[in-house]
Amino acid sequence: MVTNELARHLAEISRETGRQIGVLITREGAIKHVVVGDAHELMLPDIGRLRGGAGRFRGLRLVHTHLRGEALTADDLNDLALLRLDMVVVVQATADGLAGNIEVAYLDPARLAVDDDGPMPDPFVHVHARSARALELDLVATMSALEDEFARVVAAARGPADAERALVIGVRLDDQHFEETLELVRAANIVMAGTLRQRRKYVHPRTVVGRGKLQEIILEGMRRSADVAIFDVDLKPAQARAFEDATGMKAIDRTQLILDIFAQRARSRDGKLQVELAQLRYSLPRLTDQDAGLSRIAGGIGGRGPGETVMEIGRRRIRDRIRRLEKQVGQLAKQRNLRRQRRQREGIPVLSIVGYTNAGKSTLLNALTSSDIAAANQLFMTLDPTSRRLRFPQEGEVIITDTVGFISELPADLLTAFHATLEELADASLLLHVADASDPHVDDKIDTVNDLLRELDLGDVPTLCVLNKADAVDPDELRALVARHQAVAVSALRREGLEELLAIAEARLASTGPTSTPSP
Ligand SMILES: Nc1nc2c(ncn2[C@@H]2O[C@H](COP(=O)(O)OP(=O)(O)OP(=O)(O)O)[C@@H](O)[C@H]2O)c(=O)[nH]1
Ligand SMILES: [Mg+2]
Repeated sequence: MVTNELARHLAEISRETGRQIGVLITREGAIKHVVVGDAHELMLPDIGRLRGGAGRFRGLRLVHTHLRGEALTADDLNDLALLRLDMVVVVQATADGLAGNIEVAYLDPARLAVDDDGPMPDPFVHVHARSARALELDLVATMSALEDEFARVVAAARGPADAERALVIGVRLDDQHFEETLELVRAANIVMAGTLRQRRKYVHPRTVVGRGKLQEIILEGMRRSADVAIFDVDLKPAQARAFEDATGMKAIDRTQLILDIFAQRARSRDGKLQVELAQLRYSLPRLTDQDAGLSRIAGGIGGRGPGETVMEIGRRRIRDRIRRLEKQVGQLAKQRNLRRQRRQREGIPVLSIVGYTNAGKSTLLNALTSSDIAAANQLFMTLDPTSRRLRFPQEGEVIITDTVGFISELPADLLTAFHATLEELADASLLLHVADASDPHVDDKIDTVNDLLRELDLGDVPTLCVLNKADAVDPDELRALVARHQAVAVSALRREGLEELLAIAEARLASTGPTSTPSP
């Protein structure tokens, strides 16, 4: 691990200079880097990306001196975990310039093995010795055993599939918010490797989570074999970059997660264009030259200059693409406008279904019109708007539309991108605000939807609150909810309460509809 000569040499120079001295050594014994610190600490150089990927250590160990008898520090363990070093060895430089006690720490992957969801045991092994000669550890044999174990842990966590695996990180204290994030991950078809919550209010300005939490994330990422970290909040570009540099995991924030779901769901040309536009706008300030996506974009450019140039070319191409998409989206909006005007001339009233995602909007449209729009217990199942004709019990026909659901803190870029789609809601004579009565947070979600409607300048469109999933709620609770929100209760799934809903909707339309004069 460290020869007597090296230990003495390092101790001597440390004492002479009054600084910590460190060396990074390969398993073959070659010294790759020499690092000169100050009296208290050592800043390691950027030693580049990890070779070989999961289940391996870096093949470099750090041997360095301490001048004041300090034990191996939390920073040492952090470096060990962050850089996946083979080992960290601390040699005490004594007052007379000799090598004193030695302390070694390494990561034991066996302790990372996931056998339950309990707290993670301390994964570090500490070895103490009076001198280099007294260290009875065969480096090569030990590292090879540790890596075998590491590979086993990774393989056990990963299983046979090699899809990208995500560690979901809850930065907020809010449980409901975190549960919703897990639902989003599920909706995005991402393999969930594990979850991790931050237990304090404070969000680190630079890396989102503090250094201690960062180490926990890295270890958790190792034991669960995670490639990406998904956050329940949005990250600033610099925060995401700092996190990625520190952990080697790709950082995905909440907006990117939602955009990813939208990209998977978009079927119509319009929807696809809008989602791509939102994605590009969001990723532009987040590009780094290490992005695989970017090198693909910038591919074919000879002589791959400095990163900055490649990045600029990537950025320019993305900006060009954004401009093209904006033009196409604008053209489609014009065509849509023409269709709207035609419909308005025909004078058929429009009933639009709005509401929080997964409230049962599509199921309701299906039940009312005997259609078969895809409905599922999944967030953002519906993306593209669908319209159907519906005959009212008394007389007259209406058009009823279903569209994308709302969510709390809907990303601004998405709201912008979907403005055109959502604008059509302004034509509605009546909005059916569908809410999931069986959701314990139904009141909050109704508020969220109402806030978003106001934000979209739809606050003045007549609205009827429909409490869906009545079959799954206690009758007393349902009665209270109905009274509180002046709502109609239905079960779209069991087709219950639909006649009443139609009768009330028709009466509302009659009093506000475009064909009759508005009542005073
Ligand atoms: N128990 C019960 N479940 C329902 C009812 N209506 C819908 N669901 C279920 O709720 C889930 C969501 O239904 P969807 O119709 O896809 O909801 P949505 O509002 O269109 O959702 P998004 O398109 O994802 O925003 C599905 O699993 C439905 O089967 C109901 O009346 N009772
Ligand atoms: Mg739907």
